[in-house]
Amino acid sequence: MADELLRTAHSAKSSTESLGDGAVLLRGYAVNQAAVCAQLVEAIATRAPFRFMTTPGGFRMSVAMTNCGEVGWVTDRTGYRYDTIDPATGKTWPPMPNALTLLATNAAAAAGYRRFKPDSCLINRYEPRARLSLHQDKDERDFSAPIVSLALGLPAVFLFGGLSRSQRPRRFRIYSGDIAVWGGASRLAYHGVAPLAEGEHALTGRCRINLTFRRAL
Ligand code: MD3
Ligand code: FE
Repeated sequence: MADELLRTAHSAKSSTESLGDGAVLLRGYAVNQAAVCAQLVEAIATRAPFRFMTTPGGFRMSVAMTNCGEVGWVTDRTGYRYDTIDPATGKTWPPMPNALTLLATNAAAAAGYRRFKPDSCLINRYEPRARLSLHQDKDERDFSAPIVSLALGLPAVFLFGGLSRSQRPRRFRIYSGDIAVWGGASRLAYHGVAPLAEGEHALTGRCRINLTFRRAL
């Protein structure tokens, strides 16, 4: 990805951008850890495979998902929930690797959120044309904790709207190694991901991986 190479060459360091009230984009924060993170995701997916879940409305999601941590986010015809058991394996989710917990805690602190301790990490895999339509993350118990998201592999466009679905979202191009932290007034903002463009990435091949670290319980 030429634009990514240019970006990385231009700034070996990371920089901080405001996305909105309480929402911070840490550009390149995890570029040096991205390869390790991609390997950890691979190891998690051997125990809890990526699968296409079904929405309560009966639609098959275009994004494949898995989880690690004490609980994982799942959806089926009965609704959305956090579950200690992976319905695909009947077993508990793989534990959250310490390196990932630490990365999320440190990124949250860099964005101004102290002592963030995620108990759940939803891992999304996008292939070209996969998308995530506008939604709110509101299945967690305590909205005072932020959500930390880490992007790996192919770039994507985040859609970041307001507190009502009707507010037209702003668009942010997100690259491998970028971390975003969503808290405060942005915690319940509508957001989504535009259809992934075709491409190939050294770390992930023909896909994008996104991890969202959450305090669910
Ligand atoms: C804005 N994932 O898993 S992360 C999700 O790239 C999800 O896979 C997207 O939305 C992805 O629920 C986007 C960006 C994100 C995550 C949480 C947010 C944006 C947010 C919570 C509040 C506001
Ligand atoms: Fe979300």
